[in-house]
Amino acid sequence: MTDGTRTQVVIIGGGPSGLLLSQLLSTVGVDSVVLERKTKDYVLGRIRAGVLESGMVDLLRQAGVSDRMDKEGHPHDGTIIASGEDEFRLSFRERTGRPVMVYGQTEVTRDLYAAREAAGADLRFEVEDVVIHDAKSDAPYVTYSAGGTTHRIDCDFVAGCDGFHGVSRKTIPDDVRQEFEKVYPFGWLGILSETPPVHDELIYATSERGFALCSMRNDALSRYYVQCDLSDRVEDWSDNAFWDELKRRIPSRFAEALVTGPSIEKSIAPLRSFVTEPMRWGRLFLCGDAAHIVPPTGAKGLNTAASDVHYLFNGLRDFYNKGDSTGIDSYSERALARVWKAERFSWWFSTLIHRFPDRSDFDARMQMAEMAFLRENDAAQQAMAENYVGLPY
Ligand code: RFL
Ligand code: PHB
Repeated sequence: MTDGTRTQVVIIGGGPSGLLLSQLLSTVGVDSVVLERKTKDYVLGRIRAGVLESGMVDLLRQAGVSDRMDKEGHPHDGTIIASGEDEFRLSFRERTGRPVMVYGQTEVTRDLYAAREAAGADLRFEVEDVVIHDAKSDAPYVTYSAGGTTHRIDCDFVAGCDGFHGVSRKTIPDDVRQEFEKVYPFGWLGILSETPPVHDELIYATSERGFALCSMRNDALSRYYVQCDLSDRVEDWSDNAFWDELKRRIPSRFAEALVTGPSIEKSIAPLRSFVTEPMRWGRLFLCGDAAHIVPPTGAKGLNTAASDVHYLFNGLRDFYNKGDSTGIDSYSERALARVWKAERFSWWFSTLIHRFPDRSDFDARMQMAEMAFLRENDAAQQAMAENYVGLPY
């Protein structure tokens, strides 16, 4: 059996990209339906990004979902970069005049769900077999099944916000779609623990044993990562083994101050750089992880998703409110121009700060020279700070 509805924009995926787009569209009177494969609790159970660029912070304010972030988030003016026992502080504030905001993706997503639900938005969970039809025509529609019924939604546009494993990207035919990928020979093992952060700013550390990152969610909740082998499994890493490894990779003054405790979440993420082109096919637009992936080193994944949403939202707003399609016509080109710069930064920082299993002695010296240059050179620090706080939209 098939039932039918109509909306202006069908948004596939109820992660941060899809919810933010839906919320922004509602501020200019554009209707949307959000289709999510999982339950809300499942989406909120994913522990992912922790650092928001200033542009994303502004976008959340524009969307009217910033109250809790402004109260509970922590603006950070700089970060520590360490190599063995050597360390220096990179000041975002002095170099760019802008901080970043430490506020978890889980909280951003929770705030977006709260706002959408309060507005009575049409959010549909546990949908299966989503198919996008007639994206190249002026009358696209989306079908899905739920509770044994097939549903159809007619619309003007489809926003593919369904992450790396979604259906949207694959809807673009192979002879149109071009994909660029780099897979790194290691992953990140991350834990969340109800312990105070070891320092009031993030610490990105490299050592002969590999990379480590000390991050946080708030004064009582810490997030730590160590580079691990791709063959490692979470079950192989006890909490004690994790803490011991972390301590060996960060400067001893931090290792000695580290407060350890039981992990409340532990997971392994592989590292990958990936971009698909174009990000638009007819009336289908890709946003966020559906179109690109970065290694987490530069904290750019969620932030790049937000800049896509910004470009698409502005394009759709101008289309509906002014009859101007310039923004949607230039969406792919504009989004990709920024995406590739975020890809470059994430690749550069990942290459600088990880231990590659196949590195030669020459490669090792190059990493050391690059790190020394960054520590000593104003222009290099300026470039890093501008990228980390986020390039302009
Ligand atoms: P999401 O968050 O993956 O959301 C996509 C949503 O679409 C749903 N979905 C479907 N719904 C309907 N039909 C289908 N066929 C569907 N297929 C999928 C999914 O259930 C999901 O709810 O993508 P979005 O919204 O573009 O947001 C992007 C960010 O989530 C992502 O860039 C970052 O989290 C990346 N990332 C990290 N970024 C950072 O900046 N710092 C980090 O520490 C960090 N850690 C991570 C990460 C991504 C990870 N992934 C994807 C495995 C850690 C992990 C494990
Ligand atoms: C995090 O807190 O999860 C985090 C922070 C910075 C990164 C990656 C992850 O670069």
